[in-house]
Amino acid sequence: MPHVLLLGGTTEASMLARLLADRGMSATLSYAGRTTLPAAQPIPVRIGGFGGVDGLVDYLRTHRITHLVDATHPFAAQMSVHAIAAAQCSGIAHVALTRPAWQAEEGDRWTHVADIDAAVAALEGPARRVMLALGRMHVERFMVQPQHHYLLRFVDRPEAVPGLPNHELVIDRGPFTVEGDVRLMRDHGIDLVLCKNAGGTGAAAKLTAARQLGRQVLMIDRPSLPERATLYRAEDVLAWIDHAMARGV
Ligand code: 3Y8
Ligand code: NAP
Repeated sequence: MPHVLLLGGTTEASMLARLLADRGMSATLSYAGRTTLPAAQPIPVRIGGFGGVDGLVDYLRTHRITHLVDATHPFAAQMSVHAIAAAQCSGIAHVALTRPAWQAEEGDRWTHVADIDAAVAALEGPARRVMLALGRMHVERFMVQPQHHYLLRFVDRPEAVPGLPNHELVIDRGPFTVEGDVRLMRDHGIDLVLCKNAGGTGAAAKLTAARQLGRQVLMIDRPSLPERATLYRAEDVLAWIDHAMARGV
């Protein structure tokens, strides 16, 4: 009997959770516990870190996990590296469910930067009105560029007011809509959108909005990850589980 551990936190993970529930397959979705009220799921949920690779290996063994699906966000690099190592160590089947990186289209005004530090450095210069669509975890890095007006968007209201001297904070949870993001950028006079190359649909609205409004985008490229089996559609993961079962993995 398969028992799937699904590392979640993305739209694709939620789609796969729905398919696993519909199939009546034994599965658990795992959240890191980054947000106060993660989306309700149709399968059992566990919340919190595992305690590094060793903790994850223990979890896989104790809960007799047969398939590990890493459907975490492309920037959740540490979790993905741990998942690859723990699956190898435990000898259990492992696959990543992710989404292709966004590609600039006709009319896009993108500048690519390698990582958050490069994005901070790229903001050197006269004051602008920047939509910082990175969530909460990296905001303080931008304190070295205090000259800009920042529009911040977090999932949860933070305990402490963000340290950026000139900012406005919007509390909202994606997936977002184009009309919502067009309105947001217009209302705040945004001239630059800073975001991660998350891919997928849940965070893409701001890119379409920027294109429609002719605004610039500073795109943070993804961290590199070790070689791993990768799928891009939730239904292909079901076929992968069936195939692994047939092979007695
Ligand atoms: C806790 C689970 C679902 C999953 C939905 C996706 C889409 C909506 C858009 C913007 C960009 C950002 C952020 C974002 C989006 C989806 C997806 C996605 C980006 C939840 C969720 C968890 C998180 C964690 C959170 C991070 C933050 C990042 C906000 C749930 C809602 C910016 C990433 O406050 C914090 O500490 C938030 C932290 C990690 C990145 C950061 O560095 O701050 N996601 N987001 C997961 C866990 O605990 O394991 O609460 O329900 C999931 C989703 N957020 O089920 O439909 O598939 O990517 N999430 C980015 O992509 O740039 C917002 O504002 O335009
Ligand atoms: P990360 O930096 O790669 O991971 C840091 C540590 O958090 C991991 O080593 C692990 O702790 C724990 N962790 C991460 N994801 C987990 C999960 N799904 N279940 C259990 N523990 C998890 O991760 P992150 O970038 O902070 O992302 C955290 C969560 O937010 C993930 O679910 C991710 O999918 C979601 N998310 C992240 C982003 C983003 O921009 N980073 C965007 C959207 C959603 P231990 O070492 O103790 O096991």
